[in-house]
Amino acid sequence: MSFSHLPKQPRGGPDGGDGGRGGDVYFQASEEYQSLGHLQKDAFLKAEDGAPGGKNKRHGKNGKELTIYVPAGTSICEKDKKEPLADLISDGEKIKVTEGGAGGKGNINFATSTNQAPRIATKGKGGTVKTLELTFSPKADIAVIGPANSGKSSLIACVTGNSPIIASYPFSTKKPSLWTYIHNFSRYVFLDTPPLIPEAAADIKILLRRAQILLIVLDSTQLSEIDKIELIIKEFVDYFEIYPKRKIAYVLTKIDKPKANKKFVTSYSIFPVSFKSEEGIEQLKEFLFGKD
Ligand SMILES: Nc1nc2c(ncn2[C@@H]2O[C@H](COP(=O)(O)OP(=O)(O)OP(=O)(O)O)[C@@H](O)[C@H]2O)c(=O)[nH]1
Ligand SMILES: [Mg+2]
Repeated sequence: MSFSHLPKQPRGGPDGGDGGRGGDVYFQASEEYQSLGHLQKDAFLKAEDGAPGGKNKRHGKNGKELTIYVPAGTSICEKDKKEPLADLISDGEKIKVTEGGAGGKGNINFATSTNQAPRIATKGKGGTVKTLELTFSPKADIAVIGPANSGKSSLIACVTGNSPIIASYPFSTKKPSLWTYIHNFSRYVFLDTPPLIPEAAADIKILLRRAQILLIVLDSTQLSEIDKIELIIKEFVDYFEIYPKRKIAYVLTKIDKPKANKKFVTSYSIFPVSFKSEEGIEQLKEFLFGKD
């Protein structure tokens, strides 16, 4: 609180200026980061406080903003909330997550005709404090999803020459994994996923936020089984379709088997394939990587 005391005006009125605003807090995706390792777990990060107001009606300086840099692919979620506050997908994207608090009012604001020497000044309002959880998903170009045992890992093995676990029992893939393939000097990252079941759908969805191609792999001898996961597939497809450049295709596997059924109706491309006889693999590769 401040009063002016000028030589000619020893009892000058109140002159305490307002405090500055606290800084805002931003998150920005930066290509300099490939993981969240630089952000200490449970860290408390805070933008600068606003400076107090001063004599001569001087307004306090506003606090500097704080920008927290994260890799592209970081999803920011408020604790205990389901939907992310933001998904920073591309480098350079920036969002504000909290507002700095308002500065306090200096006593200059409280002078009235009856109270010329107010001894009131208000405290600044605290800015918002949020508890945020960050999840980073590395970039996968081609996401492979589908029910248990449909041949997702076999597809990745056949197309990329990598060796994910392949087995005749369901849930042989327990965790999502990334597999790299170089084709014509371009690098493609494939995402292999565990079987698509309702309980795992949200975790899988978060991983394919940045994928450009979605491959839905179905066992052509078990097409009647897909009713169970049809709704989840639709959810994924709807999500993918928001981005016009992304591609979606169905892969019908095991067409070498006698019970194979290639009759499947969809508006997307369909690739009937066999990872045993390699039938249909060339067409699938062309869809994924373009013509040689
Ligand atoms: N005959 C034949 N068998 C196939 C084909 N594709 C996959 N299989 C077999 O089907 C079984 C399941 O294959 P995976 O690639 O492990 O299937 P997945 O979808 O990754 O299975 P989960 O990880 O458990 O969801 C394995 O025994 C494969 O050898 C195919 O085109 N033809
Ligand atoms: Mg698998």
